[in-house]
Amino acid sequence: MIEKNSPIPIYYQLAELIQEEIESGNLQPGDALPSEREFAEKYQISRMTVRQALNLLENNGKLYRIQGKGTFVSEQKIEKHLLGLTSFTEDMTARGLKPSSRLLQFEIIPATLHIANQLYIKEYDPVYEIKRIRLADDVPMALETNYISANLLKGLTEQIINQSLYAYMEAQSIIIESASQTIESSLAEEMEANFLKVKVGAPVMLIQRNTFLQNGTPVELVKSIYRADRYKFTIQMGR
Ligand code: 16G
Repeated sequence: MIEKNSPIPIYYQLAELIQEEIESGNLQPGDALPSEREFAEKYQISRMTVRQALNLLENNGKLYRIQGKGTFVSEQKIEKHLLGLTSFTEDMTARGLKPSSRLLQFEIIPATLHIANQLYIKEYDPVYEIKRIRLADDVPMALETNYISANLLKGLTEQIINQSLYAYMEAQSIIIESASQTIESSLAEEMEANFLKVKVGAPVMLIQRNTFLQNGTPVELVKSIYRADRYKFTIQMGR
């Protein structure tokens, strides 16, 4: 099963074998993996090589380690469909997970020129600046910063923002119709890593979204840092 003469390095072949076991369901989330020694004996390879394979799978979120206990299979990533313009609360609820937020910042600030241009408002017009950690079943998933024109959306409070922003907007008859979004890969810097409970330098996705109302008025600017070990995006394509 491991080809020692292959140009594909042995650690990579082992990582693929383990990944195949996870994808086929033979290894389930939470299952413990054999020890490094057991792998080394089974495949007649060095423990260093086994460690390299496990490191690779740990770095891309397939496995996690608990000091002194061993290596375990991670939970499946949350799949987010790219076509629906849904809220975090809706996404998590649809998956049977409990959404919650930890509010880090809630302020009205004067819009910078950059924010004003994107929201079609004047520089220094009031905007809400909201920073939240978004959690699913109490596990941090994303760090999100929203800018919303305070003249457009009145009466936003900390209590409301601890629930769902989109639900509040819709209750105020502010109906979001479309959005444009970019997704880039990035690495968690110190603050992001602390809030998301990942290592500094862990892979994350930087998502920026501009949301518009039916008449084309921009309603929010959002910058989200999502954990790449917990999220993946799916999209259906036609040709
Ligand atoms: C999602 C949106 C964000 C929106 C938020 C509202 C992405 C990348 N971002 O996190 O733009 O502000 O949902 O969530 O999907 P809420 O209604 O739960 O507050």
